[in-house]
Amino acid sequence: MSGPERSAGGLGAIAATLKSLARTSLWRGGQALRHLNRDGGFDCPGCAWPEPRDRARIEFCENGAKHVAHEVTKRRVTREFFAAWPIPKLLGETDHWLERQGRLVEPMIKRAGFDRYEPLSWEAAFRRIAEVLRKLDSPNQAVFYTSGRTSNEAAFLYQLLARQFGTNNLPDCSNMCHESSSTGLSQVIGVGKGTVALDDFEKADAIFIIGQNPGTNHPRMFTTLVEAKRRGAKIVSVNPLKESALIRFTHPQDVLGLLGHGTEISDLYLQVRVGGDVALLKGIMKEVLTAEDRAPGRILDWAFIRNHTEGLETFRAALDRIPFDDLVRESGISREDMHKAAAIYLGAERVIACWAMGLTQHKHGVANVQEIANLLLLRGNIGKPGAGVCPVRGHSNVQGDRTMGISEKPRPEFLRKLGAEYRFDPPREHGLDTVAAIRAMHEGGAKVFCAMGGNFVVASPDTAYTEEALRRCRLTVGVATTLNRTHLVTGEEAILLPCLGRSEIDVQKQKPQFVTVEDSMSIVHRSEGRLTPVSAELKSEPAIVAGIARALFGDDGLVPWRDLGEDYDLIRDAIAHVVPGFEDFNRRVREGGGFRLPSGVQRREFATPSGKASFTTLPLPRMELASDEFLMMTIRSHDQFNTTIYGFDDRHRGISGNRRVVLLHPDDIAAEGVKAGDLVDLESRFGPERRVLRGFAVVAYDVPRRCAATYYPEANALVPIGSVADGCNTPTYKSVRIVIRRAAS
Ligand SMILES: Nc1nc2c(c(=O)[nH]1)N[C@H]1C(S)=C(S)[C@@H](COP(=O)(O)OP(=O)(O)OC[C@H]3O[C@@H](n4cnc5c(=O)[nH]c(N)nc54)[C@H](O)[C@@H]3O)O[C@H]1N2
Ligand SMILES: Nc1nc2c(c(=O)[nH]1)N[C@H]1C(S)=C(S)[C@@H](COP(=O)(O)OP(=O)(O)OC[C@H]3O[C@@H](n4cnc5c(=O)[nH]c(N)nc54)[C@H](O)[C@@H]3O)O[C@H]1N2
Ligand SMILES: [Mo]
Repeated sequence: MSGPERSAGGLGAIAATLKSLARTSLWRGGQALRHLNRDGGFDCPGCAWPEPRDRARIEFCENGAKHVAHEVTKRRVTREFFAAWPIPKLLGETDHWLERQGRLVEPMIKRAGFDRYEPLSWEAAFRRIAEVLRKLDSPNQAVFYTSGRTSNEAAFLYQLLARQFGTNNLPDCSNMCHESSSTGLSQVIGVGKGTVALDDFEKADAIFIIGQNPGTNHPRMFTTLVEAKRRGAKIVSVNPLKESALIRFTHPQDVLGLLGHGTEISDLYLQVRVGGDVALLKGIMKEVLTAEDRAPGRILDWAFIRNHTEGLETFRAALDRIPFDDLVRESGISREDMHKAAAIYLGAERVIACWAMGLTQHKHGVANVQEIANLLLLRGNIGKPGAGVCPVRGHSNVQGDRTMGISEKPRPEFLRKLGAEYRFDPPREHGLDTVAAIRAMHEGGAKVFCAMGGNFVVASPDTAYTEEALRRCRLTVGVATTLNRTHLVTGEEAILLPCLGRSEIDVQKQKPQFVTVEDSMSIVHRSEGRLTPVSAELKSEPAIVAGIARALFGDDGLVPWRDLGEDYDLIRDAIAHVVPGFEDFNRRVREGGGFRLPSGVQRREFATPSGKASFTTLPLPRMELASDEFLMMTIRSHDQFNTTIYGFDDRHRGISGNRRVVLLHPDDIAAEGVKAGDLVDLESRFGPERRVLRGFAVVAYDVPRRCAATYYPEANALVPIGSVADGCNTPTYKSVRIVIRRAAS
């Protein structure tokens, strides 16, 4: 362990990029990078940060290179592999090992009573899935999960398949990710998405980065942040960990010019307690309101507040009643630092707030998001250039999937238009989200689980409970590029359908196809694979959905499934009819870098019942920890993409070689009577429930007292299925109450 880096990025990033490419075929890897995020190329399968308009610039990062390298590997998981590896034996291997076996290349089935996958034809696979689905007592016994890499075209077809079948059971990774943002923002501004674009960052005077580690998870964001800093914008970071990239960042593309120096990023770094953001934001807002009291009428944006908002009086009265001492205690941030943050906020005409999982995966995730909105509304920082909310999305098309109707709670207007397009009556009753789907499978209410990408078992909370849920299914189906644990925790029967990756050429009926994605800033653009697929047997995600649908509904039904699977222009035509903002989709998406979906928020038209944005009056959450308890967050290392572990080097944090670690404050380590390097057991507490994981190495780290950090997914077994965010069911991956015990040796 070498301790946190002094400047993130730089030469270390370049070295790591070359290393990950060297693991693939260098030529194939190089070809892939040539087309990454370029006009006519494919969208990076990493994060959802937008590409700059000037595509001439090289736009990829070290971690983007790793994601691509993982996909373009030459290793293949063949039928001989599956013959040699019964499922119980595969389950004994690590997630890291499973993913390293390479790409799935042909459809496979595990039949009831067997313990191995064996090959079957595509047609037989589609027929079998249709047979099992048809035998269900109700369409609501099927669950259709989506991970966020799925293209708009595939997502649109997939939700259509589920709805034509008769269910809204469309849980997605968003249920575990930015659901708190979507829920919180919809209530406040009438839309569950961010309101800024890249050019707003060029105008912002201050940027708040709260509960996000962009140095690892959104590295391309630093192109934007470094430019903002050089222009004089102020940056405030709020995070229990001192993430090194947020302190100082060296852009890999600047390395030769600025060797070793880098740009100082944060003007103020607030090391909040885990789960302490509501308290901190309230403290900052109290300081803002104090300033207004001193100079009445001159601090708040009264014209905006009067014309475009409601609820300020109630909000203000409630905040007045909360003493500063409570806010300092709950947040772990001094009043002086709250004052400094307020001063930066007040010194800026235009403010953007960015956030990610550090805010959403808490019991108070929705409240966290709404307090950010409150702060911005006070000075009219929503719906003007250079200002607004920026929930930074995770998966590269998670936002687009929602726009395409992947949602267990579809809007009635969407269903009406979908029904009109295909002359059918889509189900209206809300479906199951991720946590509800796990419970339904566990309790026998759902019997078929179909996953469009992702690694459900490993990404979900409460590993043992979720595994049992899948094992109780009649059939589990996975559409995937690489092998993962979810494919091995099977229902009675299981089918694996290998698909093309982003980087690969997709030809249907001799015609090359492209797909589209929507980034975090609502820009819709093309993505077109350029590499020869690793196997001629692979099908595209749209073709797979169409294949299942044809087996299920036949060709003479309501939806022209065969045509849709063979010509994505036809899918886009349907999207243009059904989804607002996609008019003339096929033409517009072929022009330049794509188009931005319109939002009334930019004109301060809020799609709320009153037409106004609302201040939300929220109580102060109290985190009452027993004297032996810690509040644990689960975080990503620099060497993974969600459940796919690339390696064991969390370079920016200086932690390497082991991912079964628990980060604790040095004084807490001493108080627990252990030493750095010792192995401990972690026990989570949720009411009377107890869950235990053994053998985590203690790492001394600069984290607030009584807070702890472990890696996702190693610690997922500790996250109780019942512990979810108020109002939206997001698992509380970042506030798990635990106790630490010396490992029984
Ligand atoms: N390389 C790479 N890129 C990725 C991913 C990946 O795994 N690898 N995953 C993608 C996905 S799906 C997503 S959603 C995003 C995730 O991107 P992030 O949200 O940046 O990822 P996390 O590591 O989950 O943690 C976020 C940060 O929240 C902080 N945090 C935890 N609890 C709190 C809290 O209570 N308050 C505050 N203020 N901060 C807190 C943690 O210290 C950490 O720095 O990244 C996307 N991009
Ligand atoms: N403890 C804890 N748990 C968490 C989180 C956390 O912070 N802490 N974060 C949550 C978040 S934010 C998210 S988004 C979820 C992620 O949950 P998921 O999206 O379900 O998981 P991923 O690990 O992203 O999925 C990886 C798999 O996707 C498949 N795949 C990759 N590319 C493609 C493709 O192009 N097509 C298809 N069909 N398949 C492909 C590969 O087989 C790979 O194994 O995890 C959640 N779980
Ligand atoms: Mo995510």
